[in-house]
Amino acid sequence: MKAIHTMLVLALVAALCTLTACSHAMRMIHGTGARRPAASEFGLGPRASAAGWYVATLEPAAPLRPRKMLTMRLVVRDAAGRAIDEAAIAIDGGMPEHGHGLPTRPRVARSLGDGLYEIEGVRFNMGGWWEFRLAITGARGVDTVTFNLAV
Ligand SMILES: [Cu+2]
Repeated sequence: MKAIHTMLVLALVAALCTLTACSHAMRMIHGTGARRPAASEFGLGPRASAAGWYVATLEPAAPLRPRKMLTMRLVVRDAAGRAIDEAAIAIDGGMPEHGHGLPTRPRVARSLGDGLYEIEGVRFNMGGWWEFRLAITGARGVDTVTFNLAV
């Protein structure tokens, strides 16, 4: 009777593990099936937003390295090259091949004018392909830019 109970508990733990935390580990091992973009899709920009309203460029204060806390400058312009100031910028990202997000919550700490923004708290906790996504809300509305970064 006790053996059956133990087996049930173990089965339940295994099932929960598959559904939650350990599935992350399994994806890390087996991958999510996400296809890494072509090399030409990687880099710090200039990169156009999905709808073409903005062009964004990342200027990290130091080379991208795993486990380093980074400050980045972000340049936002419109398609004609005019600086976009006073935009609201939300930052998201992760590793598509691993199915996890950013380990930190980077945020725009200040707007420096002339389309320049300072982003603090960027950290990539392992090497590989990272997506770094910006949702930029300006006078025209919201548009997204996705950078593919090789860390
Ligand atoms: Cu990862």
